[in-house]
Amino acid sequence: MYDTLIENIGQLILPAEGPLKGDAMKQLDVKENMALAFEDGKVAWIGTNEEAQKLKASERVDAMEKTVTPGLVDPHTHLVFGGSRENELALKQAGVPYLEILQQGGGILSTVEATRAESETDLYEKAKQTLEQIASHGVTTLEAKSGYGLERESELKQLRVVKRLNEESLLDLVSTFLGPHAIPPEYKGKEEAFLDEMIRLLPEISEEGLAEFTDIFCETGVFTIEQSRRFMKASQELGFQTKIHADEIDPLGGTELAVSMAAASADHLVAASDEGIDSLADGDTVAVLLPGTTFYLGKDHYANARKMIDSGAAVALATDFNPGSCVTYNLQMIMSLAALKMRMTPEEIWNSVTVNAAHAIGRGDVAGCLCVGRKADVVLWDVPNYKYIPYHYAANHAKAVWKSGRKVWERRGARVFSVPQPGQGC
Ligand code: IZC
Ligand code: ZN
Repeated sequence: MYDTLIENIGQLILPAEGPLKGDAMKQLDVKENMALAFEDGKVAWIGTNEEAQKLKASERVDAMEKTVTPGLVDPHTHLVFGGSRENELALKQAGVPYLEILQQGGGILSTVEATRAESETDLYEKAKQTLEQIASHGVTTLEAKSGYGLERESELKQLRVVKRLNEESLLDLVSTFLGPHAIPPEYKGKEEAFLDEMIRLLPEISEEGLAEFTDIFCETGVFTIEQSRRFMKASQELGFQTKIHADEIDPLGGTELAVSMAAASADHLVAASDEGIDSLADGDTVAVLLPGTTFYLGKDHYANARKMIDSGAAVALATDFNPGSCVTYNLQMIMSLAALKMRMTPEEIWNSVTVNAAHAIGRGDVAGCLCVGRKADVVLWDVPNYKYIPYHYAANHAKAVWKSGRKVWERRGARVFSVPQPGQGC
């Protein structure tokens, strides 16, 4: 007797074990007329719909010939922050570049001010609401960064919020320390000293189990390649895996640095050089692309996903959800942008938000695939096939979402045609 049996699945999407590089990203196992059962939070059986008719389960879910996939994995979010930055929209419309807003003390620094001012409880409550929204969009595992504290107590505060969200929610959160995210006003002109300060936090973060990864914003006017190398080295010496915001706006060579340091991921890569792109094919670093950010910054030039995949890289996709440069947690929207702006195929896109995304955050052995024995992280989508989601953009197609076999979200029908009108009785 299984706990849950999803039957009558039109298409069941079964990404292969990864990381999938280059041509392997073009393959996607799509099975029709299938069924799937969970027990004790794990996938317990996968077979044809015909075979499923003989099985017993406490709960039977009729997928109505729609699509079932693994829970999505979002490998790059700035989930926890205070305040919001809608006031910057007018600056953006006036053509003020993102890095200039930051230089003027806005951008990341305005979120730093708001985050420092908020209590841990308020940050937790706000991020908790966001997490519910994220789950409702089909994401069951995600990464979350600090980086809006830029001093000991506020960075630790953010990391404690991520830890508590991981412990208290059903979702899996992977925590990243992004202390070197910007230079705080009190360290203006003293970048090396600020970096030293962030490096001094690493032992405490490690001992308290507050982060598995570290990250740094390697960009003009933020941190240089040399500073990034120094921070990554210090992180690795303490057992952290590393990530880097690389070559987003200017081609500084962060992609090459990430590969040479065997970073878990190099993220953005919009301005990555040909050498940088080529180096990804030989290394173990996953290229995490964030087309939502390019879109939101109003730029026309997207990361060269085609060249990356065609030359053998492992590519993943993420939202980059944050209050400034990408204000969406809808990974389905990112899938559409990947198709429309980066010419990724539906098969590549699905591998990028499941198996490869899981590898980018060290969860390749637990998330991103559906096979017997794995956590039952499953989404039932209200779509006829897997190609439909990138095609029909900006909607939420998730109908039901299970995390470790527990239903964390289910779409209730709209009531447009069924609400009793005043005077009609009830
Ligand atoms: O708050 O603007 N790029 N960090 C690097 C960000 C964007 C987040 C932000
Ligand atoms: Zn980011």
